Amino acid sequence: MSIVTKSIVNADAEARYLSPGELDRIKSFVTSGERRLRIAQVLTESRERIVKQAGDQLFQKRPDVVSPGGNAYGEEMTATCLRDMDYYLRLVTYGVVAGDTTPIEEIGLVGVREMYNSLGTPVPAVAESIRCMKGVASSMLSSEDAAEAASYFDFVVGAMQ
Ligand SMILES: CCC1=C(C)/C(=C/C2=NC(=C\c3[nH]c(/C=C4\NC(=O)[C@H](C)[C@H]4CC)c(C)c3CCC(=O)O)/C(CCC(=O)O)=C2C)NC1=O
Repeated sequence: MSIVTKSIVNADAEARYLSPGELDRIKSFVTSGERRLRIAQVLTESRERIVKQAGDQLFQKRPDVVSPGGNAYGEEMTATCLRDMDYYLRLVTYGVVAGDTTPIEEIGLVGVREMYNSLGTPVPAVAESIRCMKGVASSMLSSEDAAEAASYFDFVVGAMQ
């Protein structure tokens, strides 16, 4: 839910006008809109490159995951691993557009550690893959835009620690 919808739901629950604080937060959401949409566009257009390059970096840093016995060993498992990275990049674009981490959390982080543990997927390596995507994505953005995007990648990494 965006800050706009959230504020309206909260205000209406109390049958009141939006408070000055709520209007301020909505104002900063609106004024940062162009930047957030620009970031989401870059990430969306470059998604294949970001996932591919970050995947290469991950498998260099963690060769164990693609070695025999590793969770992402074999063509099919490696593809599934890259698919998960693409899932998280997509969720990061949702967060950037909404200006809010809630969609990322609800879609991709609730119960995620338990899920990966049950699959034998090393969670620290998944977190590393997100860090690699953050690095690749940052190199495609201005430093200001990269900093904004970084907060969403960091949110995912934080939830996996
Ligand atoms: C949008 C929300 C969402 C997420 C996040 C998600 C994750 C997700 N990753 C899965 C599997 C998997 N995930 C990985 C990922 C990796 N293995 C590694 O060693 C690497 C560190 C890592 C890549 C970075 C692998 C290899 C599997 C397959 C594991 C298996 O089948 O044994 C599965 C099990 C079912 C399947 O294979 O599709 C789910 C549900 N699904 C979702 O709908």
